[in-house]
Amino acid sequence: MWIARRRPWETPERFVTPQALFFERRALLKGALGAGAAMFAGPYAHAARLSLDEKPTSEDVAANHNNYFEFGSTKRIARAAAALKTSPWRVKIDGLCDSPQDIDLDDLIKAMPIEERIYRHRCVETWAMVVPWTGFALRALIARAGPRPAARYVRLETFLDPKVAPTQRQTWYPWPYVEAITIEEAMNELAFLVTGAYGKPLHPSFGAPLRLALPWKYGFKSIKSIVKISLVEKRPQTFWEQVQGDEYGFWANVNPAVPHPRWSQANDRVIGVNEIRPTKLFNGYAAEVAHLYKDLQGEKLFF
Ligand SMILES: Nc1nc2c(c(=O)[nH]1)N[C@H]1C(S)=C(S)[C@@H](COP(=O)(O)O)O[C@H]1N2
Ligand SMILES: [Mo]
Repeated sequence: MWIARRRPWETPERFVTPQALFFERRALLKGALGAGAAMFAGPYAHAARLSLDEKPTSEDVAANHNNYFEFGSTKRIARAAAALKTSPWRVKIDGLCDSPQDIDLDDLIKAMPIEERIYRHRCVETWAMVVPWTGFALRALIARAGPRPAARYVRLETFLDPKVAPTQRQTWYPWPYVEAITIEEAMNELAFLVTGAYGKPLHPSFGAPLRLALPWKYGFKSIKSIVKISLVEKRPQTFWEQVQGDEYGFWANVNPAVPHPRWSQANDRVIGVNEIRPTKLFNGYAAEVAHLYKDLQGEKLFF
């Protein structure tokens, strides 16, 4: 007997929007013919199933309350971010792998098992939201590149174009934005590369056309508008470590018991509804990720 176990990040049917189903079908038609279509139907059927019992944040609120430093330091960068040309878009996968890639994002999307997942997002500044993302598991892409055993970290890099991103003209910042995680974190099922939200292609303000979602970590780890993913041996320096490493570290796992040097992390505020609620360890995803850290107790895991 086959028992379908509902995993916490799978989408409850009642929350899947008609647009999401439309988007999925469109991707299906675009992406696959013949045998490919059958392969594609599998992951889709699977992903359009159940998850988080939390109502998604309204699309309008989420798409207009952003952190996207390249386009300004306020939450209202949506209009400025629309200046970034997101098609065509190429993504490189390089470093310690047998099949490095330099691939058009549309082609990549056709080749990946696209799913919708509703995730919590928790910014280090304490605001939070719940978003139905569309995309594919980071590990599916890493598998495609064929990582070598020496690859211990995954480094991700945002575009660099000071002509369209005003803050990138401020040269005292270490542009481009860089983030990094361990290979074990990258291979965890929760690590998700996002190409859409609310059943549509990604809004520019969310980090179109390709951003990461790491729901158990503070939001700054979820890097936007990715152009390069590198498999490396040494732990890379991240953008925020270079800017202010004593406040924004490498691990940045959500933990209500470990305050930020300047404020408490005990609670979060859900934008839109403005509900204050207790923050959970690993943002509520401990069952999926806590095991990744059991041998790393000497590390500063929570900032
Ligand atoms: N390239 C880039 N990625 C980024 C950021 C940024 O400024 N630049 N901000 C981060 C922070 S602090 C958060 S909280 C999330 C915000 O994602 P959202 O705007 O979709 O809510 O993006 C993260 N990814
Ligand atoms: Mo953030």
